[in-house]
Amino acid sequence: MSFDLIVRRAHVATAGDVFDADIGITGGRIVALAQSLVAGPATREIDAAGRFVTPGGIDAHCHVDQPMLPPVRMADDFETGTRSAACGGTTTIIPFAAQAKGGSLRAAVTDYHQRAAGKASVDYAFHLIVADPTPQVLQHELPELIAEGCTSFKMYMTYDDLKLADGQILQVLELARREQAMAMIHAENSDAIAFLTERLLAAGKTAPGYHGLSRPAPVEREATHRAITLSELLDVPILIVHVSGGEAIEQIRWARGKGLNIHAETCPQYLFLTQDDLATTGFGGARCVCSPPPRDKANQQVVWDALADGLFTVVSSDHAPFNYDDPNGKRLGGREPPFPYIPNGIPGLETRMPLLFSEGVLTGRLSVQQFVALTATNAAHLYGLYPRKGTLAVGSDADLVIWDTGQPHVIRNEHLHHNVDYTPYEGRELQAWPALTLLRGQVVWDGQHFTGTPGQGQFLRCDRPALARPRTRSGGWRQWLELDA
Ligand code: DUC
Ligand code: ZN
Ligand code: ZN
Repeated sequence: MSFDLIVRRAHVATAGDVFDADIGITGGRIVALAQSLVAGPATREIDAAGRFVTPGGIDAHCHVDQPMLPPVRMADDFETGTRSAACGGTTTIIPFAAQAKGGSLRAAVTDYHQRAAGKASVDYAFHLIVADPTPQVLQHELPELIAEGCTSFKMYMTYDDLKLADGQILQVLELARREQAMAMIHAENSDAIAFLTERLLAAGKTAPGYHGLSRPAPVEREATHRAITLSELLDVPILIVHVSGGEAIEQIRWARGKGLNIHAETCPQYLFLTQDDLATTGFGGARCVCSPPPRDKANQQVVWDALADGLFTVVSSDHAPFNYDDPNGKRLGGREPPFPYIPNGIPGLETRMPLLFSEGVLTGRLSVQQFVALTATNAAHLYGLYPRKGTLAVGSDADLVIWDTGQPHVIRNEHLHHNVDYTPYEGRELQAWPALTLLRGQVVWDGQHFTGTPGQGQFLRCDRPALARPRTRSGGWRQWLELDA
């Protein structure tokens, strides 16, 4: 057998195993995993020197060049966003093609393809955002887009320009069940947020720290329970995105205990940031304004525990890049806006994998297999990309990360590769960073420099995910609804 490339002496970690092997790569795919592979005359070699080698990350929830209501503008496009991903060990991103209310979902996807074309340096798939489930969308656009490989979509329970009423969510969930697509839900109670926001503003409480008080944990807990109930009514799996702490986790545990098919995602901001980061003096806390907001140390611990015991299916970044010092970003209009007008979101594509490897694996909170499952394998299963992506196996794409561990790496925004003027993790010392990232056998990060090429990233058509298949249940209203007819 001849190889284009052999990665030698890899300490390979998958979601199931850890073993030592050489990795033989031809045509961008893994073709052999064995000890002492024999090189041909044209074979290149990389020595992993016994270091951990994991699958390239899949960041299954990130926002890149997503059209916003003017004057808000995202700082990263597909070029800078995917560059940053590659340098942080992520080789597949799944951002969102977002329907505008009154607009077409098909048009949103066409536009998003144009934004990605020629710019992406890692592979990408698209989730959809369903903001207006008209008969045209439900009967034509969604089924057609699912058939074309966009097999997952997000629905919002909050944000005026995006939110759906419960009845609309049920309509879309019914379609997800029929089409075997994965439904993702942003769970926060919109009316409760509006009420609390109005009271805070009336009391003159406008600083970024009040963002957290306008969306306290019960706001998320109630909506999480409601989303679970809607899923139960139609017997359709859902994924609750960006779960922030203990109260929502309790609801998910309860649902799992009842045998309901609920998946859950969390993000580094709920492991590493707290309300104190929002409530720093002055306007600085705007850097950490995201929704749901970071909670407190006790909630961080509950999220770590839920990662360790298998409650969470994935860790994504929810990268939503807005510059801090920018009239189109956090300082909207060149001022320090009251908290409801601060664009929601923080950058995190490049730091997700190193944060979790360093503070999860190297501290002993997570096994390396759990790390792989949470950052790559489970996302591939959830969104119909397995086994092409998310694992190191013969036949899979040669997307991998060689890890440098045990040497201090201090996060500095000036060393990151996104186009955002800050990182919420500035100054944090980690003990792990990617020494090398391969995308389909090509080096895209060599430990010092981005070595990829805009345009080398490919669009990935997702299969209908096996995890979106309903469990067989019967009786009561389900039978009457003839869900399986
Ligand atoms: N919250 C979201 O729901 N999306 C983008 C960023 C954020 O903070
Ligand atoms: Zn969201
Ligand atoms: Zn998001």
